[in-house]
Formats: sequence, structure tokens, C-alpha cells
Amino acid sequence: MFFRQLFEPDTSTYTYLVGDLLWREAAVIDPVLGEVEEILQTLEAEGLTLKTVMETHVHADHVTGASALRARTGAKVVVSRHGGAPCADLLVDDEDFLVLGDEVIRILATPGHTPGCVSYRWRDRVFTGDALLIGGCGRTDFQGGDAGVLYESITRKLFTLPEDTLVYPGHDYKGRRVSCIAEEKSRNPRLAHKSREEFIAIMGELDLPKPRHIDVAVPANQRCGAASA
Ligand SMILES: N[C@@H](CCC(=O)N[C@@H](CS)C(=O)NCC(=O)O)C(=O)O
Ligand SMILES: [Fe+2]
Repeated sequence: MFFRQLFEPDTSTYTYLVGDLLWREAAVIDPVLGEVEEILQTLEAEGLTLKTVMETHVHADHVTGASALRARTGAKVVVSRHGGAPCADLLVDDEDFLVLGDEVIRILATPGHTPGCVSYRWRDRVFTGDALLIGGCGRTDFQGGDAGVLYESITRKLFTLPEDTLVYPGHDYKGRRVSCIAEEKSRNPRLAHKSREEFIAIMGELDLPKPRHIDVAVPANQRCGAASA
């Protein structure tokens, strides 16, 4: 197996590369437009062909590199059916799966941060996008966010995965790189021992500033990051 975690410091975004070293096929999860060259160089150095670009959701904080990677490699872009990004080649839903060489990547619908958020489960790990962050979770105050829906996604879907499942988030603003389900269940301050009502109240009081690039990022990402016509 091949696995790499990349970090984009402007928006504290994590991008993940996963691959099958026998079939020499790779997928990228949540590529940032400014990191396309680094992604292509990393794959070339490993002798891997990019087959799939997977988005966990239509991002509000950075522009995706999906379109640029598709143009350069012919990779297929995967987004949730409920994501509002018809530019994708493959619109996926809960319980769908993707095949990469001999590897299987399972899709879990984890809406709430946006209606079209999905998590990708691969081997011993889950890529949660902005549904579940380390010690936090995605905000629910824009893009059709819904705190009650997010609570159900986290507690009924992600928290029912095996406790030692590694959690690789879409962002971390404090330099943390990985967690696990047991840790988030027992220590996430927004979720550990919190009822749905308590969680909704916490999310309603966050009062966060808008992401700096939201007005550019959302329309661009609805086009998979392609420049406007
Ligand atoms: N300061 C960051 C904030 C970005 C932001 O709001 N990120 C969203 C994800 S798209 C979020 O849910 N953040 C959760 C948090 O800040 O706790 C920026 O401007 O880019
Ligand atoms: Fe997000």
C-alpha cells in the first residue's frame, strides 16, 4: 500500500494520497489547487498513475485541484450525489465503493457540515473530511449545514466503526495529524458524552468568522475547481 498525508498551510487542509503498489494505481482525497504540482511529482516519483480524485465535499475554504488533476491525468472526479457538483465524473452515495487496483475504498455518507459530505473508509482508517475533526467537527452555519444531521452522522456512522480505526481529518488548525475513533468518542469536547441537544447548542454558539476564501471557493468547487467560462 502507498499512503501520504500532505498539508496546505494557508487553509490548514490535509490532502491524502492512497495507492496500490502492485497495480501502481493511486487516488487523491481533497487535493488543493496550489498543490497540484506536488501531488503529480509525488505520484511520478512512486511510479503511480492517478485514477481517482475524491472530494469529501464541496469545500468553502480552498479551491480544489480536481479539475486540474483530471485535465493532466484523465483521473475521474468523485463527489457525493448530494454535493451540488455535477462537474464530477462519478456521483456517489452511502455504501458505494471504489476500487483501486486490489484496494477497496468504501463510502460513508456523513452529512451535516454540508448535505453532500462523505467519508472514505480504507483499510484501518477513515478520511472524514470536515464531518469529524480532531477534537472538533466541521461548522454547520453555511452551505446547508445542519448540526442535528451532523450529530447523527458522527454518532451513528463514524462512532460505530471499530474503535481503533484511524481518523484522518480534512483540516487541523493546531498541527495534529491523526486521531482514532476511540479517542474522539471519549475526548472530543463537542461530542464525548454530549446529547444531540447539547451538541446543537454548542454548534449554535460557535460564532466563527467566515472562511477567508469562501466567495471564490464555493462557486469554483461547484465546477470541480475549473476556471469560470
Ligand atoms: N480561518 C479559516 C477557517 C475555515 C473554516 O471555517 N473551516 C471550516 C471547514 S470548511 C470549518 O468547519 N472549520 C471548523 C473550525 O474552525 O472549527 C479560513 O478562513 O480558511
Ligand atoms: Fe468544509
